[in-house]
Amino acid sequence: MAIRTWTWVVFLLLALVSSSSPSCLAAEAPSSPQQPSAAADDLAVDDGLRTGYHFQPPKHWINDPNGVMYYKGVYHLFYQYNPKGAVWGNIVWAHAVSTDLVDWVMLPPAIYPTAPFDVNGCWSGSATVLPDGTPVIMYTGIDGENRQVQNVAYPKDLSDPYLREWVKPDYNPVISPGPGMNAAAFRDPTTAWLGPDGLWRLVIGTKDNHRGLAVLYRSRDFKRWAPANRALHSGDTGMWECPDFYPVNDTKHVLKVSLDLTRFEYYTLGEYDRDTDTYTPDPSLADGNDGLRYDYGNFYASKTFLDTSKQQQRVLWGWANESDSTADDIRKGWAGVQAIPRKVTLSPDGRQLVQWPVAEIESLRGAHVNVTDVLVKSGHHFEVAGLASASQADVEAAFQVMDMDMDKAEAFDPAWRGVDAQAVCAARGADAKGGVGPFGLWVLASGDGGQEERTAVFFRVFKDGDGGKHVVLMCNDPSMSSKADGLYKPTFAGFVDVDLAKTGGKIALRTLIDHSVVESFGEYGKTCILSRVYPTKAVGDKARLYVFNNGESDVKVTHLNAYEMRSAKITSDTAEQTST
Ligand code: DQQ
Repeated sequence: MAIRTWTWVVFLLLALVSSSSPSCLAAEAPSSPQQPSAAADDLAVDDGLRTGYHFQPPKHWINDPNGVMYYKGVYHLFYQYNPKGAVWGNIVWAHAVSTDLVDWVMLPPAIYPTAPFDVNGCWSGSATVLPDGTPVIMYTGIDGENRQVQNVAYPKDLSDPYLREWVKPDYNPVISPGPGMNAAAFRDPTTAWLGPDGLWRLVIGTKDNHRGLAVLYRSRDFKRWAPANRALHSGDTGMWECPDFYPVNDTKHVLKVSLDLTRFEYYTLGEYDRDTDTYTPDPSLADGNDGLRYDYGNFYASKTFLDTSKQQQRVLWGWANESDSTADDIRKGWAGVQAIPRKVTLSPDGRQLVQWPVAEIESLRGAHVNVTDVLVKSGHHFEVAGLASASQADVEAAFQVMDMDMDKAEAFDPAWRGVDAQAVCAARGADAKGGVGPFGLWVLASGDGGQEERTAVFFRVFKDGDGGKHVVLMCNDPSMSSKADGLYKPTFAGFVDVDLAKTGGKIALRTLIDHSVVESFGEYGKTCILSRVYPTKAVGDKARLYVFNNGESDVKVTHLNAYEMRSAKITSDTAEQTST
């Protein structure tokens, strides 16, 4: 950790040098406002719980991923960033590039307030690669009257492989809120797509009173945009932020929105008629607050891009906020991380998306421990020992319920059908004894058998769900995650669409552990939960990993592989300094 602190100090000093270099944008930007730089206002960053392989800048606040794209062999990650502190504000587009989605080169901010059309902030948006190969960013600017308008920016120098500098044409804004529209809620344009008529389309999030809307705009030249007569979709769920719209196969599209009111994200799967610009969500799937979610935990303002380096793989980025206090964030000097980029596919039955960490992340796997066919009797737990540190690890496990009749499973209360999984799990946490389950992992656990601190990631199986099938609930219970005060410790949960009769009672769990991040994938990515936790004892090499079974039925760990994870290399733009 100390080494990481020092390398960041070196990075910040180098960033200072680079920001005064005549070759960088700061020297060419108008004298006021200036391009923000990584100023040496306060070099003290508490790195105790900083992540090793989840994306984080050296310090300060980050939120939404923006303009993610793959362009000529380079992945670009822009993100909302406060260059002045660890709380939201002074928002610019920070910029980092990578060739493998694992190691990152940090660049100076790419888009920052310079003009009347974005003088009060450069909020979220997306990138589109035009047919001639030129990338264009469309983002929300907060103008001098605090109206939300959409602006474009183009790379200054296409021969720069990192696309460091972006130019905003004088004709901005290109889309302004029309008469009767809510100018304080009109933001976050999607990546654009070309229709059969040769016109570009994109979607912007807005609201009309309590109705969230994904409004459609069209353009021939990416400069003059006209609203369509009707929205692509809407819902009685408050402001729709950060819409994302993309095909998942030849017949289905995904429309995802981030709900400002609940801070959760929902998506529908549906059919999109390209000729009429009509999107029809699958009527057999829930919409609105009961709908499908990418992640049932702390994951927001996400955005996908098409990774054209791999057979058209769709990759999802999402932001995980802190869940400690603002005072803690200021003391730490940093706030916010990006989730591990996830490959997104449609499930074989076409009824949900499935997500999996991009394969590249496995290049960070180091020493590993293997457990095979270990029975965990009712009420027992065991340590997965042998990792030098279980605070930075990738754990893949498969559990098998031994009582295949599942006689002991708790009955599924029909009243829960309309209730979200989170409420069920909040009432039945990891320590509430069950019939089949709770069983799973205690991660970031203290060495005393997790008595002082542990975060539980687990399954609980109920019987007599729809059609007499078993119902599998996946939970993340952080109630014992930390001895510290003032933390927000919500239990997160989602149901898992797995038929245990068909899997022979088996269910899989993968958990990425990264100091203050617990990012879990149930049944190979059908249900995902990201949680932020702040242990005080289970830190660094003091963190342990356990398997537990708090149900009446015995459970077998058919296999478990726990890998230590190396840190990602975070390099400044000007020198090969690493964070490891
Ligand atoms: N964050 C941005 C907005 C977006 C919100 C501002 C979502 O553009 O709606 O930082 O987190």
